[in-house]
Amino acid sequence: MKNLKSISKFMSLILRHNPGRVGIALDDSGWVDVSTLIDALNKNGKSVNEDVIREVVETNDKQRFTFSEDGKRIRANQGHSVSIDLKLEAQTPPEILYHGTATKNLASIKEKGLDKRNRQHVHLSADKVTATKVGQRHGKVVILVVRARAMVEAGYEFYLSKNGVWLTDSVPVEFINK
Ligand code: HQG
Repeated sequence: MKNLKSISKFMSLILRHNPGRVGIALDDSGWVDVSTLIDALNKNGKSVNEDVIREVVETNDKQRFTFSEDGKRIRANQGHSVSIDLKLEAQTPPEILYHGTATKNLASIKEKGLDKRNRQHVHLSADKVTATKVGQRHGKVVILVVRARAMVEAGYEFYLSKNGVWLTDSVPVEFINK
Protein backbone atom coordinates (compact mmCIF):
# COMPACT_ATOMS: atom_id res chain seq x y z
CA MET A 1 0.00 0.00 0.00
CA LYS A 2 1.20 3.51 -0.74
CA ASN A 3 1.92 5.36 2.43
CA LEU A 4 -0.17 8.42 1.69
CA LYS A 5 0.09 9.77 5.21
CA SER A 6 3.87 9.75 5.20
CA ILE A 7 3.94 11.37 1.75
CA SER A 8 1.47 13.99 2.93
CA LYS A 9 3.56 14.78 6.01
CA PHE A 10 6.67 15.13 3.88
CA MET A 11 4.75 17.40 1.48
CA SER A 12 3.71 19.59 4.42
CA LEU A 13 7.35 19.89 5.44
CA ILE A 14 8.45 20.79 1.90
CA LEU A 15 5.56 23.06 0.93
CA ARG A 16 5.31 24.92 4.25
CA HIS A 17 8.67 24.91 5.93
CA ASN A 18 11.67 23.64 4.05
CA PRO A 19 11.51 23.39 0.25
CA GLY A 20 15.32 23.51 0.19
CA ARG A 21 15.35 20.10 1.91
CA VAL A 22 14.64 18.55 -1.52
CA GLY A 23 16.32 21.33 -3.49
CA ILE A 24 13.25 23.19 -4.72
CA ALA A 25 12.03 26.76 -4.32
CA LEU A 26 8.46 28.02 -3.91
CA ASP A 27 7.34 31.14 -5.75
CA ASP A 28 6.34 34.18 -3.75
CA SER A 29 2.81 32.84 -3.25
CA GLY A 30 3.95 29.40 -2.19
CA TRP A 31 3.38 27.58 -5.50
CA VAL A 32 5.66 25.06 -7.17
CA ASP A 33 5.20 23.07 -10.39
CA VAL A 34 3.71 19.65 -9.70
CA SER A 35 6.32 18.07 -11.98
CA THR A 36 9.14 19.79 -10.05
CA LEU A 37 7.72 18.50 -6.76
CA ILE A 38 7.35 14.96 -8.13
CA ASP A 39 10.95 14.89 -9.39
CA ALA A 40 12.24 16.26 -6.10
CA LEU A 41 10.26 13.75 -4.01
CA ASN A 42 11.46 10.86 -6.15
CA LYS A 43 15.07 11.94 -5.71
CA ASN A 44 14.49 11.98 -1.97
CA GLY A 45 13.14 8.55 -1.30
CA LYS A 46 9.42 9.07 -1.90
CA SER A 47 8.20 7.15 -4.88
CA VAL A 48 5.35 9.24 -6.25
CA ASN A 49 3.72 10.06 -9.54
CA GLU A 50 0.96 12.50 -10.44
CA ASP A 51 -1.81 10.06 -9.47
CA VAL A 52 -0.33 9.63 -6.00
CA ILE A 53 0.00 13.40 -5.49
CA ARG A 54 -3.61 13.84 -6.63
CA GLU A 55 -4.76 11.18 -4.18
CA VAL A 56 -2.87 12.87 -1.34
CA VAL A 57 -4.46 16.23 -2.16
CA GLU A 58 -7.96 14.78 -2.47
CA THR A 59 -7.89 12.55 0.61
CA ASN A 60 -5.95 14.77 3.00
CA ASP A 61 -7.91 15.00 6.26
CA LYS A 62 -7.49 18.76 6.55
CA GLN A 63 -7.36 19.56 2.83
CA ARG A 64 -3.89 20.96 3.37
CA PHE A 65 -2.95 21.32 -0.33
CA THR A 66 -4.44 22.84 -3.49
CA PHE A 67 -3.67 22.60 -7.19
CA SER A 68 -3.69 25.78 -9.26
CA GLU A 69 -6.65 26.15 -11.60
CA ASP A 70 -4.69 24.75 -14.54
CA GLY A 71 -3.55 21.83 -12.36
CA LYS A 72 0.11 22.51 -13.10
CA ARG A 73 1.13 23.90 -9.72
CA ILE A 74 0.54 22.96 -6.10
CA ARG A 75 0.80 24.74 -2.74
CA ALA A 76 -0.07 24.34 0.93
CA ASN A 77 -3.24 26.20 1.89
CA GLN A 78 -1.87 27.56 5.18
CA GLY A 79 0.59 26.85 7.95
CA HIS A 80 3.75 28.15 6.28
CA SER A 81 6.82 29.21 8.16
CA VAL A 82 8.66 30.22 4.97
CA SER A 83 8.00 33.79 3.98
CA ILE A 84 5.37 33.75 1.26
CA ASP A 85 2.26 35.79 0.53
CA LEU A 86 -0.82 33.62 -0.05
CA LYS A 87 -2.49 36.70 -1.58
CA LEU A 88 -5.80 35.99 0.10
CA GLU A 89 -8.45 38.70 0.17
CA ALA A 90 -9.44 40.06 3.55
CA GLN A 91 -12.80 38.67 4.67
CA THR A 92 -15.27 39.41 7.45
CA PRO A 93 -14.98 36.72 10.12
CA PRO A 94 -17.77 35.50 12.40
CA GLU A 95 -18.35 37.46 15.59
CA ILE A 96 -16.23 34.96 17.52
CA LEU A 97 -13.32 32.73 16.53
CA TYR A 98 -11.56 30.16 18.72
CA HIS A 99 -7.91 29.41 19.35
CA GLY A 100 -6.84 26.21 21.09
CA THR A 101 -3.58 26.40 22.95
CA ALA A 102 -1.88 24.80 25.93
CA THR A 103 -2.24 26.04 29.51
CA LYS A 104 1.55 26.48 29.67
CA ASN A 105 1.25 29.29 27.06
CA LEU A 106 -1.42 31.23 28.94
CA ALA A 107 0.74 33.51 31.05
CA SER A 108 2.69 34.71 28.04
CA ILE A 109 -0.47 35.09 25.92
CA LYS A 110 -2.10 37.15 28.69
CA GLU A 111 0.90 39.43 28.57
CA LYS A 112 1.53 39.69 24.82
CA GLY A 113 -1.62 38.44 23.10
CA LEU A 114 -1.44 35.81 20.37
CA ASP A 115 1.41 36.10 17.94
CA LYS A 116 2.31 34.05 14.93
CA ARG A 117 5.46 32.47 16.34
CA ASN A 118 7.20 30.55 13.55
CA ARG A 119 4.29 30.71 11.13
CA GLN A 120 3.04 33.45 8.82
CA HIS A 121 -0.22 34.00 10.70
CA VAL A 122 -2.08 33.31 13.92
CA HIS A 123 -4.44 30.39 13.15
CA LEU A 124 -8.03 30.57 14.39
CA SER A 125 -10.98 28.21 14.07
CA ALA A 126 -14.68 28.87 13.60
CA ASP A 127 -15.60 25.96 15.87
CA LYS A 128 -14.48 24.75 19.27
CA VAL A 129 -13.99 21.13 18.23
CA THR A 130 -11.30 22.08 15.73
CA ALA A 131 -9.69 24.51 18.16
CA THR A 132 -9.56 21.76 20.77
CA LYS A 133 -7.72 19.43 18.39
CA VAL A 134 -5.25 22.18 17.48
CA GLY A 135 -4.59 23.00 21.14
CA GLN A 136 -4.18 19.37 22.20
CA ARG A 137 -1.07 19.15 20.03
CA HIS A 138 0.67 21.43 22.51
CA GLY A 139 -0.39 20.02 25.88
CA LYS A 140 -3.28 20.49 28.30
CA VAL A 141 -5.72 22.35 26.11
CA VAL A 142 -7.42 25.65 26.81
CA ILE A 143 -9.77 27.36 24.36
CA LEU A 144 -9.44 31.09 23.90
CA VAL A 145 -12.36 33.11 22.55
CA VAL A 146 -11.29 35.81 20.12
CA ARG A 147 -13.65 38.73 19.47
CA ALA A 148 -12.91 38.71 15.76
CA ARG A 149 -15.61 41.13 14.62
CA ALA A 150 -14.51 43.68 17.22
CA MET A 151 -10.99 43.34 15.84
CA VAL A 152 -12.27 44.11 12.33
CA GLU A 153 -14.03 47.17 13.69
CA ALA A 154 -10.69 48.21 15.16
CA GLY A 155 -9.00 47.83 11.75
CA TYR A 156 -7.48 44.32 11.88
CA GLU A 157 -7.72 42.08 8.85
CA PHE A 158 -8.71 38.43 8.62
CA TYR A 159 -8.18 35.91 5.85
CA LEU A 160 -9.88 32.57 5.25
CA SER A 161 -7.59 29.87 3.87
CA LYS A 162 -8.96 27.56 1.23
CA ASN A 163 -9.28 24.81 3.83
CA GLY A 164 -11.31 26.90 6.25
CA VAL A 165 -8.69 28.18 8.68
CA TRP A 166 -9.04 31.81 9.76
CA LEU A 167 -5.77 33.72 9.67
CA THR A 168 -4.69 37.05 11.11
CA ASP A 169 -1.42 38.74 11.96
CA SER A 170 -1.79 38.98 15.72
CA VAL A 171 -4.49 39.10 18.38
CA PRO A 172 -4.00 41.75 21.07
CA VAL A 173 -4.88 40.64 24.54
CA GLU A 174 -7.91 42.94 24.84
CA PHE A 175 -9.75 40.87 22.21
CA ILE A 176 -9.17 37.53 23.98
CA ASN A 177 -11.47 35.96 26.56
CA LYS A 178 -10.78 32.64 28.20
C1 HQG B 1 1.11 29.74 20.95
C2 HQG B 1 -2.06 22.77 12.53
C3 HQG B 1 3.00 31.95 24.18
C4 HQG B 1 -0.14 29.33 20.20
C5 HQG B 1 -3.27 23.23 13.28
C6 HQG B 1 0.23 27.93 19.76
C7 HQG B 1 -3.41 24.68 12.91
C8 HQG B 1 1.87 31.71 22.21
C9 HQG B 1 1.73 28.02 19.54
C10 HQG B 1 -2.02 25.08 12.52
C11 HQG B 1 1.79 33.10 22.04
C12 HQG B 1 2.10 28.08 18.08
C13 HQG B 1 -1.46 26.08 13.47
C14 HQG B 1 2.38 33.90 23.04
C15 HQG B 1 0.81 32.19 20.35
N1 HQG B 1 2.95 33.29 24.09
N2 HQG B 1 2.47 31.13 23.26
N3 HQG B 1 2.38 35.24 22.97
N4 HQG B 1 1.15 33.38 20.88
N5 HQG B 1 1.25 31.17 21.13
O1 HQG B 1 1.62 25.09 15.76
O2 HQG B 1 -2.25 27.63 16.02
O3 HQG B 1 -2.09 19.95 11.16
O4 HQG B 1 2.51 27.41 15.18
O5 HQG B 1 -1.27 29.38 21.05
O6 HQG B 1 -4.40 22.48 12.96
O7 HQG B 1 -1.24 25.62 17.23
O8 HQG B 1 -0.20 21.46 10.66
O9 HQG B 1 0.15 27.17 15.77
O10 HQG B 1 -0.04 27.01 20.78
O11 HQG B 1 -4.29 24.97 11.89
O12 HQG B 1 -2.18 21.35 9.14
O13 HQG B 1 2.16 29.23 20.15
O14 HQG B 1 -1.24 23.89 12.53
O15 HQG B 1 -2.40 22.38 11.25
O16 HQG B 1 1.89 26.79 17.53
O17 HQG B 1 -1.50 25.57 14.81
P1 HQG B 1 1.61 26.56 16.00
P2 HQG B 1 -1.27 26.50 16.05
P3 HQG B 1 -1.66 21.22 10.52
